[in-house]
Amino acid sequence: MKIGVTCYPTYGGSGVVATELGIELAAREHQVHFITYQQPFRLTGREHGIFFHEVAVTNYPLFQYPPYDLALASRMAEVAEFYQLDLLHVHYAIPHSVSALLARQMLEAKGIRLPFITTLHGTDITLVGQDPGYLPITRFGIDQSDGVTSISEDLKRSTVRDFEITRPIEVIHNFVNCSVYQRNEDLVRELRPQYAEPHEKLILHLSNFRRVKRIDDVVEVFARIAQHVPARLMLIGDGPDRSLAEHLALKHGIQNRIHFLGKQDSVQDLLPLGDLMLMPSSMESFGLAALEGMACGVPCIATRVGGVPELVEDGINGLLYNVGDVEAMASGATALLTDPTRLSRMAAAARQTAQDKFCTTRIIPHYEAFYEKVLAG
Ligand code: GMT
Repeated sequence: MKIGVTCYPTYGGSGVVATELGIELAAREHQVHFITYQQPFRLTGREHGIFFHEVAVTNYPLFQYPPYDLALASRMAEVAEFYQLDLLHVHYAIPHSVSALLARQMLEAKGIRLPFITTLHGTDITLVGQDPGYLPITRFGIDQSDGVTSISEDLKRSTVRDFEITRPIEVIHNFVNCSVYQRNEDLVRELRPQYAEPHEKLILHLSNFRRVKRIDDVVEVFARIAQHVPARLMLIGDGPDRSLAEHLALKHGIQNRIHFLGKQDSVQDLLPLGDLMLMPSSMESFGLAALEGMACGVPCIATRVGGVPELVEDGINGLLYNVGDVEAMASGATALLTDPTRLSRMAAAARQTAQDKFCTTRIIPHYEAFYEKVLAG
């Protein structure tokens, strides 16, 4: 198949899923064309079967807001016609589904068929999409899609409830390549000493540091853990709340125990170094970061929100808490970190969950089957 893909190419879960899906599809001999304003960050540009088409947005003094959505629609139609794409797959409804709808109509006028699939990722429904300025157009884009997928059952329920969508929505969970994301003992021996002493525990957090991730809770929980257990915190990612984390680290006097790594390309090399991950988000439609950690044998302390319980089974492969309950999270984490038998049992269960339920070998065929279904009409 020849598939056009549009996503947000910078750091963020939906872009990661779109890019990893493109890589996996290309490895299965599909041709994948990314149509985005920038090359997606997990691509090198040299992958076999993957092409990148930049969307250039021309500015003009008249435009207070350059019309990116139109430039995108136009580029989608051009690429689809030139490369004879079979379908478009857009990740994150706003504004991608509406641009895809325009591209489909542009080609329809020329007698060319270009069905499009919209994958809902989370904040496009639970946050941004709820804005009255965006809700009607988002609902329209979803309704007009030839196929719609959601990354969790919970997100599907929210979409049906809040957007009054009646059309079918296929749930296809986030996935991880379990051969890439796994614990490599040699690498752990080589890299871990850079971040923690042998007797210290290494706690991880990976996100885009937006409000919804509750970075303040990450630091608060870590500060409490560090009072009882020799530990370090590795913060991977960057975003608006990074300075809040720095401020809290200084307030608790733990700045020397925290590694602020910023944005990283090869998180698969860093995640296996950790003993435990923290994901105290106020909302998480799935929690891809937790899945990537779990595949590396790192269980997660997470919040009982959105689609997280579809991934994290409380007490089995991780621990779940109410949003904002930093005391409970800290004491749960401390108890786990000081019980090596329970910690390693949970780490093994986390890896097992990733392998059994969310591995690429399971999920990618689901996407391929869905593409076939949409193409069949
Ligand atoms: O919150 C993010 O990290 C960004 C956001 C996005 O759309 O880029 O992530 C969402 O999509 C991920 C991949 O499908 C999910 O795993 C995340 O749970 C989801 N984030 C939220 O719902 C807050």
